[in-house]
Amino acid sequence: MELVEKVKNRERLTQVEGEALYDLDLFTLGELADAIRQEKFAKKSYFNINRHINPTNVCADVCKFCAYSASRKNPNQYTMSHEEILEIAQNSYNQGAKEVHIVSAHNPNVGVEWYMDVFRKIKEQIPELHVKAMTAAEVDFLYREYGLSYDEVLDMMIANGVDSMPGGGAEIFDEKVREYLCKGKVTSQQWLDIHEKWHNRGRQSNATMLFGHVETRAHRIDHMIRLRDLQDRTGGFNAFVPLVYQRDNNFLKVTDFPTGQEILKTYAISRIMLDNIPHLKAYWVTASINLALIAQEFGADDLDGTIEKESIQAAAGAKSASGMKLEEFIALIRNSGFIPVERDSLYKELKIYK
Ligand code: V47
Repeated sequence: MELVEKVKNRERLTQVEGEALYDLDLFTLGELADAIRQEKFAKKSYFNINRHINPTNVCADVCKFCAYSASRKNPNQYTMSHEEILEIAQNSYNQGAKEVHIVSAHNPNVGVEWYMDVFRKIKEQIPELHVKAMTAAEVDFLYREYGLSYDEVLDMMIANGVDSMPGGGAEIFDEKVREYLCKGKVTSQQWLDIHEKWHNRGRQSNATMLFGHVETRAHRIDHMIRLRDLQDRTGGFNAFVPLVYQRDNNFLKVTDFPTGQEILKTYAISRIMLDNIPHLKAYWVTASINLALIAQEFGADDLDGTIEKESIQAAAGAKSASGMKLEEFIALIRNSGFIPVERDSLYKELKIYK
């Protein structure tokens, strides 16, 4: 079949061809994606020892899919002090974490310094700890709230010690779906512009895609192609992270949830379409650990990390509130037939668990 041959010849696929991939059976897709994965990483599966910190859930924006931000459905507001955040970071570092992944809601009550100063304090106290922080949605919020330009916010992040940017806030780029999901938040083009500016500063980031809600397969392919186009220009994305929509405690009405097959197909297609983004992360928090382990055979080469604690997806039903023990994580990767490789935040190999 012509499409299969094109993938085997490593030719770049168009929107229409990307959509047609979904019509292939799961095993054919898995075989195609796995061949690409094996070519790049053989049987290695990457993870890092990290800690997610979500310092506040007070949010000026309303995203229908979000169960985390304080609202009618989640009346328990919180905002951590810098001391609390520092203590978490220090404890995690003492227990072996090499990265803190800090993502906040859009809190209009705390000021831009609250966002920025904590990064500097973490760096001053623990210079070896990688700070991955500030989604493009947060960058855009500071721009809207305080009249700063994107350049100013990004320069402040660098000056205060942010090392890399996470991929959050991308959701789905299609403008109609986006307006329905999260009107008023960073637009698709703004999200891409912010990452381009970050990459142009020599910095790296990730890109997410929230799927399995009201979007179509065509919207997912469109999302991937917009990222692929930007990556052609900058090369700054390390990993693509498809996030499976979690359904609890929010305002988004969804009737058809994706099956395991649809999720695996989406991983495989991401691996095939995104020929210029090196890593594909099966984020076990939203995929469930067992499906994430299977996704390793459908193109995924990265399982994120031990996480320790996570609040955003946990609020919407994911089993991630208390992370995963390191030994268990390593054993699961190994028992699934892959070689666990601990990496740093920018994918330098730190330890291969043969
Ligand atoms: O952008 C919110 C998502 C994201 C739900 O860069 C939901 O390596 C599923 O960005 N169901 C934040 N997802 C998390 C994030 C992330 C996570 C892991 C790794 C990386 C990385 C980045 O959480 C938001 C949003 O798309 N989210 N609500 C929900 N109900």
